[in-house]
Amino acid sequence: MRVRRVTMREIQMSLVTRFETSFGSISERHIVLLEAEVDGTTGWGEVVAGETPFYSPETIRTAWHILRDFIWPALKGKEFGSASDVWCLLARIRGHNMAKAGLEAAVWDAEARCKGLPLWKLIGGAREEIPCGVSIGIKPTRDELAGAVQRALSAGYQRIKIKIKPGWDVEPVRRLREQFPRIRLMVDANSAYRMQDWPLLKQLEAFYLMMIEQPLGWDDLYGHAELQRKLETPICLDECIHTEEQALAAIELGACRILNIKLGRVGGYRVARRIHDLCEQRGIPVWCGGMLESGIGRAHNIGLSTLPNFSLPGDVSASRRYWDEDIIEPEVEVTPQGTIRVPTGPGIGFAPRLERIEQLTVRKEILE
Ligand code: SMG
Ligand code: MG
Repeated sequence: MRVRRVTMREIQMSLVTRFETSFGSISERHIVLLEAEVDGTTGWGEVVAGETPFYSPETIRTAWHILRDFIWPALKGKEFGSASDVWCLLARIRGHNMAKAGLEAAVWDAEARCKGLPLWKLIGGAREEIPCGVSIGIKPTRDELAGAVQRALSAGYQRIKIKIKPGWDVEPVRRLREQFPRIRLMVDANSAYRMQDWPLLKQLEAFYLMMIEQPLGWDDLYGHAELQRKLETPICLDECIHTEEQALAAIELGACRILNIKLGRVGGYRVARRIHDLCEQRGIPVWCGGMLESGIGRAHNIGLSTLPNFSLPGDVSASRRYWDEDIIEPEVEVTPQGTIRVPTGPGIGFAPRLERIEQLTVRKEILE
């Protein structure tokens, strides 16, 4: 295989509703899409970096720069056997996992299309339907939060995750537990707490949460290990895990009992699968995280979620939760049972709507 050409596009899309986390609030997304021509086939990938370096150090602009000035030169003209080799060709470039993952994913899509296989089968997926959860942002009031949770439950979602931050934690969770005593509920702090806040996090244990996601610093494995020893509730790591080695360290240290895997954060399918396998061997369940993706990234998340150890509902939800109109055909839909049926067509199994993508494009560059 050889990547002949890559078209980078930055598209701009408005979210249906503003999404607020402990690190900020967003209503407009800028997303980098990659269209890779691999031999005679086209594959699509999405760079999940945000507009700001508040979730991770990467942003859409750093990704653009690294893709154009380092990733493309490292790949250009290179012959390789499978998409799984892309990671090795990029090994000299440290970090920038989201930029790498976007291109790697596009090559996987192309390889699967070329072989006439669904991508999820090519990566070893084993599920025809995936369980879905939702992530609900911080709301102005507890009533609005309860309303959002009720709507998500009515739509069928199997588990509810709410975002928390200091000042928006114990009381909103208490309120939800009063109204919804039996739902599968979890919280995500996006690194908003410090070790000394542990008594407050301990109070959350009264509400039998499925897990607490990333309470402490984005690079603080040691702190999470110390915190996990104080808590009965499983800690799930997100921001902390960028490599297979970090996943191993987290497991060995006892820093988490569950892992959120995101393709972008770990640099693509190759590493995501290795982390998945490691967790499976160690009895750590995993689930697929979300980055407010467009349909392209969402389609890849569906594929990844078919691997056997993705046993918990992920943040993989319907297109319409985020967009009035998505950029793929058909849109991603969630069944009343809170699942997504995995597509059976080749590659990611959804068709990019080129005309709409062109309309939304604010920047474009062709690498060849
Ligand atoms: O795509 O449904 C989605 C969003 C899921 O909460 C979500 N993602 O920390 O897990 C997380 C956040 C990161 C993105 S917040 C802009
Ligand atoms: Mg998270």
